[in-house]
Amino acid sequence: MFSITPSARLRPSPFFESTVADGVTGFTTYNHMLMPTGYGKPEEEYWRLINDVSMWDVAVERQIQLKGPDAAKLAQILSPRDLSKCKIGQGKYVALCNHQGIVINDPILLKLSEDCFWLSIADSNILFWARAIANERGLNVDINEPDVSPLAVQGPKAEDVVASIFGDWIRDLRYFWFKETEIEGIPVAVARSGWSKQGGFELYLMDGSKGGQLWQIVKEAGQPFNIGPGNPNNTERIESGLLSWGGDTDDSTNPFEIRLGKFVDLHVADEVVGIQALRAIAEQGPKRHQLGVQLDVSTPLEQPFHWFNISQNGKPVGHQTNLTWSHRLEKNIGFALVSTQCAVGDEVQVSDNQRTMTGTLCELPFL
Ligand code: THG
Repeated sequence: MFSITPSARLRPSPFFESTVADGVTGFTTYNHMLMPTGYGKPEEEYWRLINDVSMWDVAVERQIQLKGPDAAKLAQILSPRDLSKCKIGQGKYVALCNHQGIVINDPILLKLSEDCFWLSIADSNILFWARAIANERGLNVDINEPDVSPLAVQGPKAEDVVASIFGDWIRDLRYFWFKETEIEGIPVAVARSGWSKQGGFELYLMDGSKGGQLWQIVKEAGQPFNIGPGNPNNTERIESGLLSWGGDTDDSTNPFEIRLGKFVDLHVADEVVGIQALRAIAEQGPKRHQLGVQLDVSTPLEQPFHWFNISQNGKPVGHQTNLTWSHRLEKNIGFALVSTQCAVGDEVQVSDNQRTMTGTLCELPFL
């Protein structure tokens, strides 16, 4: 249909050649890189994630490394979640906020040592942000993007695949914890994490020249388990209620509106960026909240580029921020970012400019 024009701005993933060899059919852009979005059989790829195991190139989840005497101090200044009890080898989901309490990224923070942290970021430039804050605060810390590229292995059989590669010790890894190790001389950090609720691991490749080799190791180990290439699956993640920063958020979204309030600790020090604003928002109570919406349209709708408008009794109340056909519910579903005056069970009108549909608000996750 169309092709991608190469450029040094579009940094290649270490797994790029492998994904092409395995028949990738689509990409999206993310952190100035290309991320595979499919291999031509979306429904098969979905069921493989639900029933077996899928492997994904998520090198686009870049690591922002904070290293040096003030690394821990900077990590806490950037994250309105109390990190004081975070252990070496532990990861935590954090909502980075700006001074107004707006969510600017939702990374997983990994603590590698007392003076080294990674922020495994979503699609916004945290390298510039972290350097700016560190310099303004006079902190002694080096901030870089190291040669680290995650490869996700997700699905109910992911544990068996990863255990067959690294050994049974991986079965004891707790959620979001990780361990640095190697396989055939390739340095990797193995984490129990990933953007699905089907269980699984992320292999953080720490040598970009070995991407093809690691891909092959996982592909071969996965053969007995029906592994195949996939992508951060939009259908499964909507069913499971997982957030896509930038897709489900806009320039005014605070953590309390999008179910991230539990990751905001209002008692953290006043030096944490955005904490004063977050305390004020928490006190006033958020104006919007995130629910699910099920549409009253019985055939699969196309995924749009934009949000849908939601209204109730002729009054605009918010937006539908994503859309998918749920294969398990056999319904068009999505997230609704709507006024807190709207509640679960309410009927709403959803409009995509061309047509108006009826929807019903529901709890997240769907499944
Ligand atoms: N893996 C890695 N880095 C990432 C992502 C990832 N960086 C960007 C993006 N994805 C971060 N976004 C999320 C969103 C949700 C979750 C993980 C990363 C997630 N949430 C669970 C939930 O909401 O139920 C659990 C949260 C918790 O209880 O702590 O897993 O995928 N490396």
